[in-house]
Amino acid sequence: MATNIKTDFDAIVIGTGIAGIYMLHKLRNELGLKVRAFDKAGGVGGTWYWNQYPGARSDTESFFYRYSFDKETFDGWDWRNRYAHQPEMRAYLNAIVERHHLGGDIQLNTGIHSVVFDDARHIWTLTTDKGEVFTARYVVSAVGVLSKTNYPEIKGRETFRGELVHTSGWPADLKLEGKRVGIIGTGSTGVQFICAAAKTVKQLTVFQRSAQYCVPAGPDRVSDEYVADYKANYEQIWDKLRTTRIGCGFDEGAVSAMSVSAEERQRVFQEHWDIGNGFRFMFGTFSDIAVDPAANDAAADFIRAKIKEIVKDTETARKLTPTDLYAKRPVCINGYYETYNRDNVTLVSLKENPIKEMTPNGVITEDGVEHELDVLVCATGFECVEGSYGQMDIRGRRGESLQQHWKDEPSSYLGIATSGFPNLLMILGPNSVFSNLAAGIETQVEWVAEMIGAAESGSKSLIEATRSAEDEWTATCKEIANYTLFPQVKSWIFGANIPGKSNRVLFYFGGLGAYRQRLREIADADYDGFVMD
Ligand code: N01
Repeated sequence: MATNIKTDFDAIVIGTGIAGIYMLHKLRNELGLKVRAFDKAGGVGGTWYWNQYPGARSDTESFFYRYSFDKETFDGWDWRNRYAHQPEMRAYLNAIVERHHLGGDIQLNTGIHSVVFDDARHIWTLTTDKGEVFTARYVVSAVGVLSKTNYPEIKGRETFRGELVHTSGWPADLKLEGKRVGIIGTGSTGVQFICAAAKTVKQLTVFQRSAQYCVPAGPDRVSDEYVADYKANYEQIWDKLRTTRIGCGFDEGAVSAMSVSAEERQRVFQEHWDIGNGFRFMFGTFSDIAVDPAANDAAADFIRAKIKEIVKDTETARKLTPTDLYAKRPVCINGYYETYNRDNVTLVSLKENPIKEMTPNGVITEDGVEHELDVLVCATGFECVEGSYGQMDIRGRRGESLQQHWKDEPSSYLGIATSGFPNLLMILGPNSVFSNLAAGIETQVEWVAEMIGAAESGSKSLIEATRSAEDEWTATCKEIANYTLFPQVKSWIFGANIPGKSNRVLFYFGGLGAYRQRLREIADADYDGFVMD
Protein backbone atom coordinates (compact mmCIF):
# COMPACT_ATOMS: atom_id res chain seq x y z
CA MET A 1 0.00 0.00 0.00
CA ALA A 2 1.71 3.17 -1.14
CA THR A 3 1.43 6.25 1.03
CA ASN A 4 0.77 9.70 -0.37
CA ILE A 5 1.71 11.48 2.82
CA LYS A 6 4.37 14.07 2.23
CA THR A 7 7.58 13.76 4.18
CA ASP A 8 10.61 16.04 4.45
CA PHE A 9 12.77 13.33 2.94
CA ASP A 10 12.24 10.02 1.23
CA ALA A 11 15.04 8.60 3.34
CA ILE A 12 17.21 9.66 6.24
CA VAL A 13 20.59 8.05 6.78
CA ILE A 14 22.06 8.15 10.28
CA GLY A 15 25.85 8.22 10.29
CA THR A 16 28.39 9.12 7.62
CA GLY A 17 31.08 6.50 8.00
CA ILE A 18 31.88 3.99 5.29
CA ALA A 19 28.28 2.74 5.40
CA GLY A 20 26.40 6.03 5.57
CA ILE A 21 28.36 7.68 2.76
CA TYR A 22 27.72 4.82 0.36
CA MET A 23 24.06 4.54 1.40
CA LEU A 24 23.51 8.21 0.69
CA HIS A 25 25.15 7.78 -2.71
CA LYS A 26 23.02 4.77 -3.64
CA LEU A 27 19.71 6.21 -2.50
CA ARG A 28 20.22 9.68 -3.87
CA ASN A 29 22.42 9.30 -6.94
CA GLU A 30 21.13 5.96 -8.17
CA LEU A 31 17.53 5.69 -6.94
CA GLY A 32 16.89 9.43 -7.21
CA LEU A 33 15.41 9.72 -3.73
CA LYS A 34 15.46 12.84 -1.63
CA VAL A 35 17.85 11.98 1.18
CA ARG A 36 19.67 13.62 4.03
CA ALA A 37 22.42 12.03 6.08
CA PHE A 38 23.13 13.16 9.64
CA ASP A 39 26.24 12.80 11.74
CA LYS A 40 26.99 14.05 15.22
CA ALA A 41 30.63 14.47 14.22
CA GLY A 42 32.12 17.60 12.72
CA GLY A 43 33.19 15.68 9.61
CA VAL A 44 32.44 12.51 7.72
CA GLY A 45 34.32 9.26 8.28
CA GLY A 46 32.66 7.65 11.31
CA THR A 47 35.29 5.46 12.97
CA TRP A 48 37.93 7.19 10.88
CA TYR A 49 36.80 10.59 12.09
CA TRP A 50 36.79 9.73 15.80
CA ASN A 51 39.77 7.40 16.20
CA GLN A 52 42.69 9.79 15.82
CA TYR A 53 44.99 8.25 18.42
CA PRO A 54 48.70 7.88 17.61
CA GLY A 55 49.23 4.79 15.45
CA ALA A 56 45.60 4.53 14.28
CA ARG A 57 45.29 2.75 10.99
CA SER A 58 43.41 0.02 9.23
CA ASP A 59 44.66 -3.45 10.08
CA THR A 60 42.75 -4.95 7.17
CA GLU A 61 44.86 -4.47 4.06
CA SER A 62 43.95 -1.14 2.55
CA PHE A 63 43.48 -2.36 -1.02
CA PHE A 64 40.46 -4.26 0.29
CA TYR A 65 39.49 -1.98 3.14
CA ARG A 66 37.79 0.48 0.81
CA TYR A 67 34.91 0.65 -1.62
CA SER A 68 35.09 -1.56 -4.67
CA PHE A 69 32.29 0.35 -6.42
CA ASP A 70 34.45 3.38 -7.04
CA LYS A 71 37.56 2.43 -8.97
CA GLU A 72 38.10 5.96 -10.26
CA THR A 73 38.83 7.52 -6.89
CA PHE A 74 41.33 4.77 -6.28
CA ASP A 75 42.92 5.24 -9.71
CA GLY A 76 43.52 8.88 -8.98
CA TRP A 77 45.17 8.09 -5.67
CA ASP A 78 48.81 7.27 -5.07
CA TRP A 79 47.91 4.49 -2.68
CA ARG A 80 51.05 2.70 -1.51
CA ASN A 81 50.47 1.91 2.18
CA ARG A 82 49.52 -1.68 2.76
CA TYR A 83 47.52 -0.43 5.74
CA ALA A 84 45.87 2.96 5.37
CA HIS A 85 46.68 5.31 8.19
CA GLN A 86 43.80 7.16 9.84
CA PRO A 87 44.43 10.50 8.05
CA GLU A 88 44.55 8.67 4.72
CA MET A 89 41.28 6.82 5.42
CA ARG A 90 39.66 10.10 6.34
CA ALA A 91 41.01 11.83 3.24
CA TYR A 92 39.78 8.92 1.10
CA LEU A 93 36.25 9.07 2.52
CA ASN A 94 36.20 12.85 2.04
CA ALA A 95 37.31 12.36 -1.55
CA ILE A 96 34.42 9.95 -2.15
CA VAL A 97 31.98 12.48 -0.74
CA GLU A 98 33.40 15.16 -2.99
CA ARG A 99 33.55 13.04 -6.10
CA HIS A 100 29.90 12.02 -5.77
CA HIS A 101 28.75 15.50 -4.69
CA LEU A 102 27.29 14.20 -1.46
CA GLY A 103 28.32 17.02 0.87
CA GLY A 104 25.20 19.13 0.23
CA ASP A 105 23.00 16.42 1.67
CA ILE A 106 25.04 15.75 4.78
CA GLN A 107 24.20 17.58 7.99
CA LEU A 108 27.13 17.42 10.38
CA ASN A 109 27.34 18.29 14.08
CA THR A 110 23.84 16.88 14.45
CA GLY A 111 23.06 13.81 16.51
CA ILE A 112 19.78 11.98 16.08
CA HIS A 113 17.99 11.91 19.38
CA SER A 114 14.83 9.96 18.58
CA VAL A 115 13.39 7.95 15.71
CA VAL A 116 9.67 7.27 16.05
CA PHE A 117 7.34 5.36 13.74
CA ASP A 118 3.87 6.69 13.13
CA ASP A 119 1.58 3.65 12.94
CA ALA A 120 -1.26 5.54 11.30
CA ARG A 121 0.68 7.42 8.65
CA HIS A 122 3.49 4.92 8.11
CA ILE A 123 6.26 7.45 8.35
CA TRP A 124 9.20 8.02 10.64
CA THR A 125 9.75 11.20 12.65
CA LEU A 126 13.31 11.99 13.69
CA THR A 127 14.29 14.58 16.26
CA THR A 128 17.82 15.90 16.36
CA ASP A 129 19.81 16.92 19.40
CA LYS A 130 19.18 20.52 18.31
CA GLY A 131 15.43 20.02 18.51
CA GLU A 132 14.86 19.94 14.75
CA VAL A 133 12.17 17.54 13.55
CA PHE A 134 12.26 15.73 10.20
CA THR A 135 10.04 13.10 8.63
CA ALA A 136 11.01 10.36 6.20
CA ARG A 137 9.58 7.18 4.69
CA TYR A 138 12.77 5.20 5.16
CA VAL A 139 15.43 5.38 7.82
CA VAL A 140 18.77 3.69 7.31
CA SER A 141 20.87 3.38 10.41
CA ALA A 142 24.57 3.39 9.59
CA VAL A 143 25.81 4.03 13.10
CA GLY A 144 28.46 1.31 13.08
CA VAL A 145 29.10 -1.44 15.59
CA LEU A 146 31.83 0.37 17.50
CA SER A 147 30.64 3.87 18.29
CA LYS A 148 29.70 3.78 22.00
CA THR A 149 32.82 4.15 24.08
CA ASN A 150 33.53 1.75 26.94
CA TYR A 151 35.26 3.54 29.83
CA PRO A 152 36.59 1.45 32.72
CA GLU A 153 35.17 2.14 36.16
CA ILE A 154 38.12 3.09 38.37
CA LYS A 155 37.77 4.39 41.91
CA GLY A 156 39.11 7.93 42.27
CA ARG A 157 39.09 8.57 38.52
CA GLU A 158 37.93 12.15 39.00
CA THR A 159 40.87 12.98 41.27
CA PHE A 160 43.49 12.40 38.54
CA ARG A 161 45.30 15.65 37.73
CA GLY A 162 46.70 14.41 34.43
CA GLU A 163 44.77 13.78 31.21
CA LEU A 164 42.39 10.84 31.01
CA VAL A 165 41.47 10.05 27.40
CA HIS A 166 39.79 7.31 25.39
CA THR A 167 41.41 6.42 22.08
CA SER A 168 38.14 7.05 20.23
CA GLY A 169 37.93 10.63 21.49
CA TRP A 170 41.53 11.65 21.03
CA PRO A 171 42.07 15.39 21.55
CA ALA A 172 43.84 16.72 18.45
CA ASP A 173 46.18 18.88 20.53
CA LEU A 174 47.28 16.16 22.98
CA LYS A 175 51.00 15.56 22.59
CA LEU A 176 52.72 12.69 24.35
CA GLU A 177 56.37 13.44 23.67
CA GLY A 178 58.46 13.21 26.82
CA LYS A 179 55.47 12.34 29.04
CA ARG A 180 54.73 9.49 31.45
CA VAL A 181 51.86 7.64 29.82
CA GLY A 182 49.73 4.72 30.98
CA ILE A 183 47.48 2.66 28.75
CA ILE A 184 44.69 0.26 29.67
CA GLY A 185 43.76 -2.22 26.93
CA THR A 186 45.67 -4.40 24.51
CA GLY A 187 43.11 -5.03 21.75
CA SER A 188 43.56 -3.90 18.11
CA THR A 189 43.58 -0.28 19.23
CA GLY A 190 45.84 -0.77 22.24
CA VAL A 191 48.58 -2.58 20.35
CA GLN A 192 48.64 0.10 17.65
CA PHE A 193 48.89 2.82 20.26
CA ILE A 194 51.54 0.99 22.30
CA CYS A 195 53.85 0.49 19.31
CA ALA A 196 53.50 4.11 18.18
CA ALA A 197 53.64 5.79 21.58
CA ALA A 198 56.57 3.79 22.98
CA LYS A 199 58.84 5.54 20.48
CA THR A 200 58.08 9.04 21.74
CA VAL A 201 56.96 8.97 25.35
CA LYS A 202 59.28 9.15 28.33
CA GLN A 203 57.71 6.16 30.06
CA LEU A 204 54.90 3.86 28.93
CA THR A 205 53.11 1.65 31.44
CA VAL A 206 50.83 -0.95 29.86
CA PHE A 207 48.00 -2.17 32.10
CA GLN A 208 47.06 -5.47 30.49
CA ARG A 209 43.92 -7.38 31.48
CA SER A 210 44.23 -10.21 28.94
CA ALA A 211 47.40 -11.24 27.17
CA GLN A 212 47.00 -10.85 23.43
CA TYR A 213 47.83 -13.05 20.45
CA CYS A 214 49.40 -10.58 18.07
CA VAL A 215 51.09 -11.31 14.75
CA PRO A 216 53.17 -8.93 12.62
CA ALA A 217 51.42 -6.74 10.06
CA GLY A 218 54.24 -7.26 7.55
CA PRO A 219 55.78 -4.77 5.12
CA ASP A 220 54.21 -1.31 5.30
CA ARG A 221 54.45 -0.49 1.62
CA VAL A 222 53.37 -2.39 -1.46
CA SER A 223 55.42 -2.60 -4.65
CA ASP A 224 54.65 -1.02 -8.03
CA GLU A 225 54.06 -4.52 -9.40
CA TYR A 226 51.46 -5.18 -6.71
CA VAL A 227 49.57 -2.00 -7.61
CA ALA A 228 49.81 -2.70 -11.34
CA ASP A 229 48.45 -6.22 -10.85
CA TYR A 230 45.65 -4.95 -8.61
CA LYS A 231 44.62 -2.39 -11.19
CA ALA A 232 44.87 -4.78 -14.12
CA ASN A 233 42.83 -7.51 -12.42
CA TYR A 234 40.52 -5.31 -10.40
CA GLU A 235 37.21 -6.97 -11.26
CA GLN A 236 38.47 -10.55 -10.89
CA ILE A 237 40.14 -9.75 -7.58
CA TRP A 238 36.99 -8.25 -6.11
CA ASP A 239 34.71 -10.92 -7.58
CA LYS A 240 36.84 -13.54 -5.89
CA LEU A 241 36.96 -11.68 -2.60
CA ARG A 242 33.17 -11.65 -2.51
CA THR A 243 33.10 -15.44 -2.50
CA THR A 244 35.47 -15.87 0.44
CA ARG A 245 34.71 -16.21 4.13
CA ILE A 246 36.58 -13.26 5.53
CA GLY A 247 36.72 -11.00 2.48
CA CYS A 248 40.20 -9.67 3.12
CA GLY A 249 41.64 -10.31 -0.33
CA PHE A 250 43.94 -13.26 0.36
CA ASP A 251 43.65 -16.96 -0.42
CA GLU A 252 42.04 -18.62 2.58
CA GLY A 253 43.41 -21.87 3.98
CA ALA A 254 41.86 -24.92 2.37
CA VAL A 255 43.72 -27.61 4.29
CA SER A 256 43.12 -28.55 7.92
CA ALA A 257 46.04 -27.90 10.22
CA MET A 258 46.28 -31.37 11.72
CA SER A 259 46.16 -33.09 8.33
CA VAL A 260 49.75 -32.05 7.62
CA SER A 261 52.99 -32.89 9.41
CA ALA A 262 54.22 -30.80 12.33
CA GLU A 263 57.08 -29.53 10.12
CA GLU A 264 54.68 -28.45 7.41
CA ARG A 265 52.49 -26.66 9.96
CA GLN A 266 55.52 -24.76 11.25
CA ARG A 267 56.50 -23.86 7.71
CA VAL A 268 53.03 -22.50 6.88
CA PHE A 269 52.77 -20.56 10.14
CA GLN A 270 56.24 -19.08 9.64
CA GLU A 271 55.43 -18.15 6.04
CA HIS A 272 52.31 -16.27 7.16
CA TRP A 273 54.10 -14.72 10.12
CA ASP A 274 56.57 -13.25 7.62
CA ILE A 275 53.89 -12.05 5.21
CA GLY A 276 52.00 -10.50 8.11
CA ASN A 277 48.34 -9.66 8.87
CA GLY A 278 46.09 -11.00 11.62
CA PHE A 279 43.22 -12.26 9.49
CA ARG A 280 45.70 -13.87 7.11
CA PHE A 281 47.35 -15.75 9.97
CA MET A 282 44.05 -17.01 11.37
CA PHE A 283 42.26 -17.75 8.09
CA GLY A 284 45.01 -17.96 5.45
CA THR A 285 47.18 -20.61 7.05
CA PHE A 286 44.70 -23.44 7.52
CA SER A 287 40.96 -23.89 7.16
CA ASP A 288 40.18 -24.78 10.76
CA ILE A 289 42.12 -22.56 13.18
CA ALA A 290 38.85 -21.00 14.32
CA VAL A 291 36.94 -24.27 14.66
CA ASP A 292 39.23 -27.14 15.65
CA PRO A 293 40.76 -26.96 19.16
CA ALA A 294 43.89 -28.86 18.09
CA ALA A 295 44.46 -26.59 15.09
CA ASN A 296 43.81 -23.57 17.26
CA ASP A 297 46.29 -24.76 19.84
CA ALA A 298 48.92 -25.32 17.17
CA ALA A 299 48.55 -21.72 15.96
CA ALA A 300 48.51 -20.43 19.54
CA ASP A 301 51.62 -22.46 20.36
CA PHE A 302 53.43 -20.96 17.40
CA ILE A 303 52.67 -17.43 18.62
CA ARG A 304 53.53 -18.34 22.23
CA ALA A 305 56.93 -19.62 21.07
CA LYS A 306 57.50 -16.33 19.22
CA ILE A 307 56.80 -14.36 22.38
CA LYS A 308 59.34 -16.43 24.29
CA GLU A 309 61.88 -15.92 21.52
CA ILE A 310 61.31 -12.17 21.16
CA VAL A 311 60.79 -10.87 24.71
CA LYS A 312 64.05 -10.73 26.63
CA ASP A 313 62.75 -10.48 30.18
CA THR A 314 61.29 -13.87 31.10
CA GLU A 315 58.79 -12.47 33.60
CA THR A 316 57.49 -9.98 31.04
CA ALA A 317 57.31 -12.75 28.44
CA ARG A 318 55.31 -14.90 30.85
CA LYS A 319 52.79 -12.12 31.47
CA LEU A 320 52.49 -11.44 27.74
CA THR A 321 51.82 -15.07 26.88
CA PRO A 322 48.13 -15.92 26.42
CA THR A 323 47.02 -19.28 27.72
CA ASP A 324 43.44 -19.25 26.45
CA LEU A 325 42.08 -20.01 22.99
CA TYR A 326 43.18 -17.95 20.01
CA ALA A 327 39.62 -16.88 19.25
CA LYS A 328 39.18 -13.13 19.42
CA ARG A 329 39.08 -10.88 16.40
CA PRO A 330 42.70 -11.27 15.23
CA VAL A 331 45.17 -8.52 16.01
CA CYS A 332 48.28 -7.49 14.11
CA ILE A 333 50.98 -4.85 14.30
CA ASN A 334 54.70 -4.88 13.65
CA GLY A 335 56.97 -4.99 16.67
CA TYR A 336 54.37 -5.48 19.39
CA TYR A 337 56.27 -7.96 21.55
CA GLU A 338 59.62 -6.28 20.71
CA THR A 339 58.25 -3.08 22.23
CA TYR A 340 58.45 -4.68 25.68
CA ASN A 341 62.25 -4.92 25.31
CA ARG A 342 62.47 -1.14 25.45
CA ASP A 343 63.73 0.42 28.67
CA ASN A 344 60.86 2.91 28.74
CA VAL A 345 58.06 0.29 28.60
CA THR A 346 56.67 -1.54 31.65
CA LEU A 347 53.96 -4.18 31.72
CA VAL A 348 51.48 -4.60 34.56
CA SER A 349 49.29 -7.70 34.48
CA LEU A 350 45.94 -6.61 35.89
CA LYS A 351 44.84 -10.20 36.46
CA GLU A 352 47.72 -10.62 38.90
CA ASN A 353 47.85 -7.06 40.15
CA PRO A 354 44.61 -5.11 39.55
CA ILE A 355 44.24 -1.35 39.65
CA LYS A 356 43.15 -0.33 43.14
CA GLU A 357 42.44 3.32 42.51
CA MET A 358 43.45 6.49 40.76
CA THR A 359 45.10 9.31 42.62
CA PRO A 360 45.95 12.87 41.59
CA ASN A 361 49.34 11.54 40.45
CA GLY A 362 48.42 8.36 38.62
CA VAL A 363 47.35 4.82 39.32
CA ILE A 364 47.86 2.65 42.40
CA THR A 365 47.86 -1.10 41.86
CA GLU A 366 46.98 -3.74 44.47
CA ASP A 367 50.67 -4.27 45.28
CA GLY A 368 50.72 -0.70 46.62
CA VAL A 369 52.89 0.73 43.83
CA GLU A 370 51.88 4.17 42.57
CA HIS A 371 52.45 4.48 38.82
CA GLU A 372 52.93 8.20 38.25
CA LEU A 373 51.35 9.37 35.02
CA ASP A 374 50.81 12.54 33.03
CA VAL A 375 48.31 10.84 30.72
CA LEU A 376 46.17 7.72 31.11
CA VAL A 377 44.87 6.33 27.83
CA CYS A 378 41.87 4.01 27.79
CA ALA A 379 41.97 1.70 24.78
CA THR A 380 39.17 -0.22 26.41
CA GLY A 381 36.96 -0.62 23.37
CA PHE A 382 33.27 -0.17 22.82
CA GLU A 383 29.86 -1.32 23.85
CA CYS A 384 29.21 -2.84 20.49
CA VAL A 385 25.95 -3.05 18.54
CA GLU A 386 23.37 -2.27 21.27
CA GLY A 387 25.61 0.53 22.53
CA SER A 388 25.44 2.23 19.14
CA TYR A 389 21.65 1.92 18.98
CA GLY A 390 21.12 2.72 22.66
CA GLN A 391 22.25 6.28 22.00
CA MET A 392 18.93 6.97 20.24
CA ASP A 393 15.34 6.49 21.35
CA ILE A 394 14.04 4.28 18.54
CA ARG A 395 10.35 3.33 18.61
CA GLY A 396 8.55 1.12 16.14
CA ARG A 397 5.00 -0.15 15.91
CA ARG A 398 2.78 0.53 18.94
CA GLY A 399 5.57 2.61 20.45
CA GLU A 400 7.75 -0.40 21.21
CA SER A 401 11.31 0.71 21.83
CA LEU A 402 14.23 -1.05 20.19
CA GLN A 403 15.74 -1.59 23.66
CA GLN A 404 12.54 -3.40 24.67
CA HIS A 405 12.58 -5.41 21.45
CA TRP A 406 16.18 -6.41 22.19
CA LYS A 407 15.78 -6.88 25.95
CA ASP A 408 16.80 -10.56 25.84
CA GLU A 409 19.32 -10.24 23.04
CA PRO A 410 19.79 -8.04 19.99
CA SER A 411 18.28 -9.74 16.98
CA SER A 412 17.55 -9.02 13.35
CA TYR A 413 16.84 -10.59 10.02
CA LEU A 414 20.11 -10.68 8.04
CA GLY A 415 21.62 -7.96 10.23
CA ILE A 416 19.46 -5.58 8.21
CA ALA A 417 15.92 -5.37 9.60
CA THR A 418 13.98 -6.17 12.71
CA SER A 419 10.27 -6.99 13.02
CA GLY A 420 7.98 -4.24 14.25
CA PHE A 421 10.23 -1.54 12.82
CA PRO A 422 9.07 -1.17 9.21
CA ASN A 423 11.32 0.72 6.79
CA LEU A 424 14.04 0.97 9.42
CA LEU A 425 17.02 -0.68 7.78
CA MET A 426 20.36 -1.29 9.39
CA ILE A 427 23.84 -1.52 8.01
CA LEU A 428 25.81 -3.71 10.40
CA GLY A 429 22.85 -4.38 12.65
CA PRO A 430 23.10 -7.36 15.01
CA ASN A 431 24.03 -10.63 13.30
CA SER A 432 25.58 -9.06 10.24
CA VAL A 433 28.38 -10.91 8.54
CA PHE A 434 31.68 -11.29 10.41
CA SER A 435 34.23 -10.34 7.75
CA ASN A 436 36.25 -7.43 6.51
CA LEU A 437 33.74 -4.80 7.61
CA ALA A 438 34.21 -2.65 4.50
CA ALA A 439 33.23 -5.56 2.25
CA GLY A 440 30.34 -6.48 4.56
CA ILE A 441 29.10 -2.90 4.49
CA GLU A 442 29.27 -2.66 0.71
CA THR A 443 27.31 -5.90 0.43
CA GLN A 444 24.55 -4.70 2.75
CA VAL A 445 24.30 -1.19 1.32
CA GLU A 446 23.88 -2.52 -2.22
CA TRP A 447 21.29 -5.05 -1.12
CA VAL A 448 19.31 -2.55 0.94
CA ALA A 449 19.33 -0.10 -1.98
CA GLU A 450 18.12 -2.83 -4.30
CA MET A 451 15.32 -3.74 -1.90
CA ILE A 452 14.23 -0.12 -1.51
CA GLY A 453 14.39 0.21 -5.30
CA ALA A 454 12.12 -2.84 -5.65
CA ALA A 455 9.64 -1.42 -3.13
CA GLU A 456 9.61 1.94 -4.90
CA SER A 457 9.10 0.50 -8.34
CA GLY A 458 6.36 -1.80 -7.05
CA SER A 459 4.67 1.15 -5.32
CA LYS A 460 5.01 -0.46 -1.92
CA SER A 461 5.27 1.77 1.09
CA LEU A 462 6.41 -0.63 3.78
CA ILE A 463 9.19 -3.17 4.11
CA GLU A 464 9.12 -5.21 7.30
CA ALA A 465 10.96 -8.31 8.43
CA THR A 466 8.66 -10.99 9.81
CA ARG A 467 9.16 -12.20 13.37
CA SER A 468 9.64 -15.76 12.19
CA ALA A 469 12.36 -14.76 9.69
CA GLU A 470 14.11 -12.82 12.43
CA ASP A 471 13.90 -15.75 14.86
CA GLU A 472 15.14 -18.17 12.25
CA TRP A 473 18.11 -15.96 11.32
CA THR A 474 19.00 -15.52 14.99
CA ALA A 475 18.90 -19.29 15.51
CA THR A 476 21.06 -19.84 12.40
CA CYS A 477 23.63 -17.33 13.65
CA LYS A 478 23.76 -19.04 17.04
CA GLU A 479 24.17 -22.45 15.50
CA ILE A 480 27.05 -21.32 13.27
CA ALA A 481 28.75 -19.36 16.05
CA ASN A 482 28.61 -22.38 18.33
CA TYR A 483 30.32 -24.44 15.67
CA THR A 484 33.32 -22.10 15.97
CA LEU A 485 35.62 -21.50 18.93
CA PHE A 486 34.85 -17.75 19.07
CA PRO A 487 32.08 -17.93 21.72
CA GLN A 488 34.38 -19.79 24.07
CA VAL A 489 36.29 -16.63 24.95
CA LYS A 490 34.99 -13.30 26.18
CA SER A 491 35.39 -10.48 23.68
CA TRP A 492 33.52 -7.57 22.16
CA ILE A 493 32.37 -9.66 19.19
CA PHE A 494 30.08 -11.43 21.66
CA GLY A 495 29.39 -8.29 23.67
CA ALA A 496 31.04 -9.80 26.74
CA ASN A 497 33.64 -7.07 27.19
CA ILE A 498 31.10 -4.97 29.09
CA PRO A 499 30.88 -5.64 32.84
CA GLY A 500 27.76 -7.60 33.69
CA LYS A 501 27.12 -8.79 30.14
CA SER A 502 27.51 -12.40 29.13
CA ASN A 503 28.33 -13.78 25.72
CA ARG A 504 25.61 -13.51 23.11
CA VAL A 505 25.74 -13.95 19.37
CA LEU A 506 26.12 -10.69 17.47
CA PHE A 507 27.55 -11.83 14.13
CA TYR A 508 26.86 -14.30 11.34
CA PHE A 509 29.98 -16.46 11.17
CA GLY A 510 29.01 -18.29 7.97
CA GLY A 511 31.33 -16.15 5.86
CA LEU A 512 30.90 -13.34 3.33
CA GLY A 513 30.40 -15.62 0.33
CA ALA A 514 27.62 -17.64 2.00
CA TYR A 515 26.04 -14.45 3.34
CA ARG A 516 25.95 -12.88 -0.10
CA GLN A 517 24.48 -16.03 -1.58
CA ARG A 518 21.73 -16.03 1.07
CA LEU A 519 20.96 -12.39 0.30
CA ARG A 520 20.74 -13.19 -3.40
CA GLU A 521 18.38 -16.11 -2.82
CA ILE A 522 16.14 -13.99 -0.63
CA ALA A 523 15.99 -11.16 -3.16
CA ASP A 524 15.27 -13.63 -5.95
CA ALA A 525 12.44 -15.10 -3.89
CA ASP A 526 10.71 -11.69 -3.78
CA TYR A 527 12.34 -10.79 -0.49
CA ASP A 528 11.30 -13.90 1.35
CA GLY A 529 11.01 -13.16 5.08
CA PHE A 530 9.92 -9.58 4.46
CA VAL A 531 6.41 -8.28 4.11
CA MET A 532 6.22 -5.59 1.46
CA ASP A 533 2.95 -3.77 1.62
O1 N01 B 1 38.75 -2.82 21.72
P1 N01 B 1 38.81 -4.31 22.29
P2 N01 B 1 39.66 -2.18 20.57
N1 N01 B 1 40.01 -2.93 32.64
O2 N01 B 1 37.49 -4.52 22.95
C1 N01 B 1 40.65 -4.15 27.75
C2 N01 B 1 38.30 -2.49 15.55
N2 N01 B 1 39.56 -1.82 15.32
O3 N01 B 1 39.29 -0.75 20.47
O4 N01 B 1 40.70 -8.56 26.49
C3 N01 B 1 41.09 -3.35 31.99
O5 N01 B 1 39.21 -5.27 21.26
C4 N01 B 1 40.31 -5.45 27.12
O6 N01 B 1 40.72 -6.52 27.93
P3 N01 B 1 40.07 -7.99 27.73
C5 N01 B 1 38.55 -3.98 15.49
O7 N01 B 1 37.44 -4.61 14.93
C6 N01 B 1 40.00 -1.85 14.07
O8 N01 B 1 41.05 -2.49 20.77
O9 N01 B 1 38.58 -7.75 27.55
N3 N01 B 1 41.12 -3.64 30.69
C7 N01 B 1 41.09 -5.34 25.81
O10 N01 B 1 42.43 -5.61 26.00
C8 N01 B 1 38.71 -4.31 16.92
O11 N01 B 1 38.55 -5.67 17.22
C9 N01 B 1 41.18 -1.27 13.78
O12 N01 B 1 40.39 -8.70 28.97
C10 N01 B 1 39.97 -3.51 30.03
C11 N01 B 1 40.91 -3.86 25.48
O13 N01 B 1 40.66 -3.20 26.69
C12 N01 B 1 37.69 -3.39 17.53
O14 N01 B 1 37.86 -2.18 16.84
C13 N01 B 1 41.94 -0.65 14.74
C14 N01 B 1 38.79 -3.05 30.64
C15 N01 B 1 39.76 -3.59 24.56
O15 N01 B 1 39.95 -4.25 23.35
C16 N01 B 1 37.84 -3.12 18.99
O16 N01 B 1 39.22 -2.92 19.28
C17 N01 B 1 41.48 -0.63 16.03
C18 N01 B 1 38.85 -2.77 32.01
N4 N01 B 1 37.77 -2.37 32.68
C19 N01 B 1 40.26 -1.20 16.30
N5 N01 B 1 37.81 -3.01 29.72
C20 N01 B 1 41.61 -1.33 12.40
O17 N01 B 1 42.75 -1.21 12.20
C21 N01 B 1 38.38 -3.41 28.56
N6 N01 B 1 39.68 -3.72 28.74
C22 N01 B 1 40.62 -1.56 11.30
